[in-house]
Amino acid sequence: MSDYIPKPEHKFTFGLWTVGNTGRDPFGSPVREAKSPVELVHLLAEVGAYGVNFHDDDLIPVDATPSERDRIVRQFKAALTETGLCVPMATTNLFGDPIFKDGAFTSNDPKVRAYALQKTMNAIDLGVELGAKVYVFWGGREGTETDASKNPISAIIRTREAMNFLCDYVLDRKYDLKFALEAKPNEPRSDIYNATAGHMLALIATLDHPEMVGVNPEVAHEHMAGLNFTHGVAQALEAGKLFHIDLNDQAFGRYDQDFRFGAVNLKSAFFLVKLLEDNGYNGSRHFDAHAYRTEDYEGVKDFARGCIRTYLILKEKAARFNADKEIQALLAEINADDGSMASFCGTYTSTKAAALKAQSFDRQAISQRGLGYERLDQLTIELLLGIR
Ligand code: GCO
Ligand code: MN
Ligand code: MN
Repeated sequence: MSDYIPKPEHKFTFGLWTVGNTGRDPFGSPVREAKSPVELVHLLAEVGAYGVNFHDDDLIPVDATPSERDRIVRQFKAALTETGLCVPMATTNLFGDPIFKDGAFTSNDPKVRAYALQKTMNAIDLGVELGAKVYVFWGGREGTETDASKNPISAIIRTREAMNFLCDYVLDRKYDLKFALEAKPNEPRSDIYNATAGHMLALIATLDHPEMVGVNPEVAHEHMAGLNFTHGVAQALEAGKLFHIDLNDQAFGRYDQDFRFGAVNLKSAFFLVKLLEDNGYNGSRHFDAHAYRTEDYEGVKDFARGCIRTYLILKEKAARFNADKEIQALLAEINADDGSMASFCGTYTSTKAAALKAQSFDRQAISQRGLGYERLDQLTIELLLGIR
């Protein structure tokens, strides 16, 4: 049994906005005093994080002068050097400022769309200066309350245009940077365009440089849409498009909760970790969540350590699942293949199709076989409950 100590190869990261969350919500004021980016880097180092991510505005106030910007960047870099943390990802805040009240890249106002591009180019420069290799796009305001206000097809076209423009910017500047698009179905808008990771994958295929662009799926966002997160992540992984991942938790049917990873749906968190680990995902394990509003900064550390520990415990459980003789024997039985169908499967040929049409199947015999999934699932549950 390991001690669940985070190591750099695990790539556990947090955003400045996660451990820096002060507990403000639509019904109440902050419950924790704000900490500076430098203080947050030290807090993250203390809990064993590998990296820290940020929105442009988390680090540099939007109205900072060039000399203020330089001073902040210098101090932040010094904190990174002192702690050994790195910046694997950066992103743009395109949702907080009132100018983005009706979206950024999809706004009906061309001045807002142009400003969003300008802000993003500056934020990309900042991210790259601090070492980011992945750039996340979360379009929190890219949506509507009423579809009378915006043509949804224009929204798609404007999003594509912005992504193409920014990919070309990165190529023009010769940055080593990939984009990861993050979907969310709603909140803060009533409906947000490109609502799921699947929508994003479809959009990416239509871009000028699809090879530069992947996805950043988030547990809570797909759960808000009532979806199986592990299936969405599998689709992205299989397509070579899982460039980043936002880990947290969320009860289905509730408000946007951003709970500690594994806090609500342990079983699905297990299958997610197993998927990532079995398939050699080697990007950041980024926790996009925050501590309960009941907590002080000791509680924030408990929250951050909890995210990491739960991931590592589930990783160990996944290894245990793969090594469990009874579980593996059941899986082998379920997936048994006597080879008799091999000549029908795989790539299509007309001979194969003709032979397959002539084949007869004993539907009754095939369907009478019990699959043993009840036993398999119970074994999985017992493994998760720690008795095997
Ligand atoms: C949310 C989102 C954000 C983004 C972040 C990075 O629900 O608010 O998950 O936390 O991930 O803006 O782009
Ligand atoms: Mn979120
Ligand atoms: Mn997120």
